[in-house]
Amino acid sequence: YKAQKRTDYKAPNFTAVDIDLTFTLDDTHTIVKNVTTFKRLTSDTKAPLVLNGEDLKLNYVKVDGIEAKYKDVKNGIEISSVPDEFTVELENVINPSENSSLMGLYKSNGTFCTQCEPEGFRRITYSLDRSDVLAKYRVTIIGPEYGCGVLLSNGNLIERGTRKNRPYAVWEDPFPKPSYLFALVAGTFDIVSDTFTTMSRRKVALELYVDRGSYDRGLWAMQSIKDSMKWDEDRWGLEFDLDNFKVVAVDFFNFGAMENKGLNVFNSVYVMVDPTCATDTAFYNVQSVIGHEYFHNYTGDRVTLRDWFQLSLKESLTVFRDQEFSSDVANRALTRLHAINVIRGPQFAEDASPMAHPVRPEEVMEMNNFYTVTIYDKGAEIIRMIHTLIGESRFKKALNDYLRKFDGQAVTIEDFLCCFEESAGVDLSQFRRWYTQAGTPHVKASWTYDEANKNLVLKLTQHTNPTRDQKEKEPFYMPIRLSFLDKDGHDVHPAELSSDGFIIFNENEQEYRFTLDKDTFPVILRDFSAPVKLDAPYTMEQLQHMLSFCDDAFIKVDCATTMQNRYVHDNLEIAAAEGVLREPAELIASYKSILDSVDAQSDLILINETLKIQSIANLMETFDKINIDAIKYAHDALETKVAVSLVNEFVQLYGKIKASSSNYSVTDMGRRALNNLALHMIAVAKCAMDKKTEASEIVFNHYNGSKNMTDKLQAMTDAVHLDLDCKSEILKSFEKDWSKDALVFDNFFRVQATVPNKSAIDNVKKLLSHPSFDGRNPNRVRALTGALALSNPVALNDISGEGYDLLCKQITELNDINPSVAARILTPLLSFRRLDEKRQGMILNNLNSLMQMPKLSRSIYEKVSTALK
Ligand code: HT7
Ligand code: ZN
Repeated sequence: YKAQKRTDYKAPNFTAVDIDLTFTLDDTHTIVKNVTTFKRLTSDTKAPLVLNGEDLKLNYVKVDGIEAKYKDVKNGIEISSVPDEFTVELENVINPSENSSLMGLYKSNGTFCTQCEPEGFRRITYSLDRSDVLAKYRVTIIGPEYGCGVLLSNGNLIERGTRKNRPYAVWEDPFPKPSYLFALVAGTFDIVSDTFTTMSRRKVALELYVDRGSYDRGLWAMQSIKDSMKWDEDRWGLEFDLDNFKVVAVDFFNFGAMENKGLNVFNSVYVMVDPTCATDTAFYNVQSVIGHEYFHNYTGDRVTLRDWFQLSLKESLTVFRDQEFSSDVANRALTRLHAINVIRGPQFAEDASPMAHPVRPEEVMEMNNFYTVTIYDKGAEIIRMIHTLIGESRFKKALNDYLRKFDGQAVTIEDFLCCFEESAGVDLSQFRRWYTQAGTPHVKASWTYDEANKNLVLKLTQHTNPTRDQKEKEPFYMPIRLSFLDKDGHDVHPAELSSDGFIIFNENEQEYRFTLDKDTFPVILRDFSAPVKLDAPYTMEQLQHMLSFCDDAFIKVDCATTMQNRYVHDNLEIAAAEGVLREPAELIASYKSILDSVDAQSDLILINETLKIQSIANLMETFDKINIDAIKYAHDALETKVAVSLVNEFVQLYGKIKASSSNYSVTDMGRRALNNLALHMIAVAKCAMDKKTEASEIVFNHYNGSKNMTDKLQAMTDAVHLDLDCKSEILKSFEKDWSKDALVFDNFFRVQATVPNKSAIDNVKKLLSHPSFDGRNPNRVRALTGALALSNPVALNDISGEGYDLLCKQITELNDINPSVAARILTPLLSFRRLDEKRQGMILNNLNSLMQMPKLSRSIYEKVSTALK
């Protein structure tokens, strides 16, 4: 396998103008007739037409109606001696049932469905399968012999009926698009229908296709479509451009969802919710993912990518847009805190791993490996910094200029930046390093007081560790949001700080002076204004002061997180020796004052985020070298000490804060979150106080006392993770109620795979032979093996090495079934060099065996070989 370089981009020799496809659907023998008109773009009249195609059986090829000679080339065919404008007619056969990679046309639980991004279209028919070839599509779908109620493709329905006893439908998409935005769906569904009247009073027909019998579970998604359309008009002036918009939920899907023009295809996880079967987080996620895919209609579909190295162009902008949507329609603080957690957890981990890459990568072997938290989430932080630097109104103007200027074109990140520079009148030349340099900047802050001038002198330094691809890093250009707190907790605004409230930090070392009183101190990196690791020498008193008085949600939560981090770091040696750890007195004091003052008027979402003990995974990211056993020991000690010290307060909270209904609303989400946190802390405290029976009782009552899935799942998780007496009864009851409902039942697998100790490995082994485990269903794989790999660092890294062996065995099996999913769950093993020698050795053995695997996929080869370099 060979990597491709970004700088090797070559414009295509030909473009496709019109593509007319006819699908005669059959489970194992689907016939695709493809009539495409091509136009030569190069002046080289001898250049042959090279079409991409993979795993296709070709029946014939004609050029302008005459049978043509072609040559098989690597993953495609080559046709020589073609004129400047011509039509190719060809027919090929594919086998959707056999397609377990879920790229191209496949069967998902009885439904025909496609996934073409990034390079799946070439598994459907021969084509110029690249994002800078935009064509108009006409698609005829002839249903399978056994019948089929719904036949869908992009755009408008032109004709439908029955021919030779088979249903058919013809679709035409008026917008030229790249092949990766093509979609076809055929199956039997319940349809949720509605309409949306756009700002220019056009009526758009909305249709949401869900599993038969699940109509009600689609209603929230439909509401979310309408909310997304309205928000895009209100915030950015963007109006939907087709007469209809279709969303389909499918059960087998490699990712969250896909923004095919006018026909979004979704993993059913991000559509199907009601309060009895889905958590508040699931409702929140449905709204956000529906928004994300809808917003791609402009940022991705109307303005698309020149090549896959530019992936972040559409993804980062669209993530930024979906985060703003969730902030405006759900909760700003929660949305921001979630986004920051992704950066400080998995994204920092990726930046510190062998697969670290810039937001605009230079080299790619397998594009599927680059749908990463760096491309998506770090990319969105970069867009957010641009938004901070130029402000909302200039950002809005620049975005509109960008969409107008490049409408209908395939462009680059550089085009975007140039357009923003011109439109907003800003110089982003140094800022561009965020796109070219991988790695997380470490920012160190310190301050002194200059008595003579009554100045607080703030000093910032930055340093970015080398990554595999770049040894030397140049300083980044970043906005640092800043405020100052005086000793009474008042915000003080010195004359030197601009009214925007941020300073520019763009050198290795810089000093800033502010005229202030002596006991005023700086609050640095408000709202996490740049994706960096900040090291600031706050005293514990200052952290407590900020936690009480600062008005910034991130800073408040970060003060609690910093106190937790310091506790774990300061106690690591004792934890490594399994000694007795001191009390986290300052944290407990701060938490007590929060808990004492909670009432129905408080910001419960923010309080919940502040009181949470952070995950072991995020704690790991605060260390360069990871002593997993010591981190786990200190984490558990911290949680137990907080829980035991404040058990009375948590008991009071549990009695006081209750949701008003079991339906989803942002207010009740906050109430339920805090109520469930209280339950968890009470259960942890009782277990530590030798009152496990009481813990079991309260958890069991919680499970039985609510019809709401958020509550049920919290109770089931506590029962299983704390190994309470009620565990088997709850698991049995859950299995009885939900085993026929795949999405809900995934929780049964996930909860048992995430027990934070070695027993999770045995659970996973046992559940792999559960009658409803299906290795071809990505959601199920993610809920079991995926959860062990990505959400259970303790069990995965168990010193027995059994976690590694189990994961690699599953990856070997998945390599043949679904390489994209296999490569994703392999990720944590790549960072083996951060672990101790024994674990490094065990992982190394496993990675070496993976390299020996027959038919090793390109996805796994790229990741493992990079890690072993
Ligand atoms: N743009 C979509 C990416 C996607 C995808 C990538 C690889 C394999 C399968 C996939 N399904 C969807 C999703 C998005 O970011 O909106
Ligand atoms: Zn996207």
